Amino acid sequence: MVIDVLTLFPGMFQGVLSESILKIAREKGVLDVRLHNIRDYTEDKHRKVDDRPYGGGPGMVMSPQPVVDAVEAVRGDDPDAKLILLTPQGRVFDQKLARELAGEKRLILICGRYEGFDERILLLLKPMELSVGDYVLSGGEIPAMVVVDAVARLLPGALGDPESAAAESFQSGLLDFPQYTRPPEFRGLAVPEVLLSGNHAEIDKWRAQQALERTRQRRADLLDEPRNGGSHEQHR
Ligand code: 4HQ
Repeated sequence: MVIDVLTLFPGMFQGVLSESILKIAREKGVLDVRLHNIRDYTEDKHRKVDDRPYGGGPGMVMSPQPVVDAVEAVRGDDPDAKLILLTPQGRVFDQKLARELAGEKRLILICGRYEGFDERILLLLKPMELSVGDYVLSGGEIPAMVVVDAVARLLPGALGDPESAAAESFQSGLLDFPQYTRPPEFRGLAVPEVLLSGNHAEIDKWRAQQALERTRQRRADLLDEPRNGGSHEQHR
């Protein structure tokens, strides 16, 4: 998959793309992230990307010309590129949307700064608007990293063990069950006996109960709609 990122701060992505799963996915050629600086598409001598809001008020607004020209230059005539703008006004990102996006050939992510985008950017480009949650960040870069990470790990060949992607939290529509590793006792706390039993039918049953009970207690909202994937069926 190709992901183009349009941003005023391409340097923010370097660390995230150079470690762990994203690094491996890029080395394998499963993921190709291309960073583009919106400022390179300005046409005035001060390379200005923002301006004061008509009607007054605090802060600045992203100007339409650099953003629209950047998108058009990067997209070219590719009909397969899915345009996504990161904004608190958008559809809230979840595992279902991550799976939908993982089926695309090419994403173009638009990251804004300041108080937001000139509305004509939305009217002209008609991007999908996507929010990573109901809180205010300083820009769309961290949301774009969230999308890149959640989508990349679903691409075939991105993870070492394909089972881990499927088995994890939310793929089942439930929260994770408790995990333990060695030692069998740590600071007086023992690993639950069933996990040491070798009885895989009992282990699967225990894990399913734990996941369901945790979800009921902590995130009852997940049990209503099949929004994260879910029939809540057991794995394997
Ligand atoms: N911002 N989910 C304001 C966000 C955000 C979010 C990005 C801050 C856009 C202009 N984006 N800029 N939450 O808070 O996606």
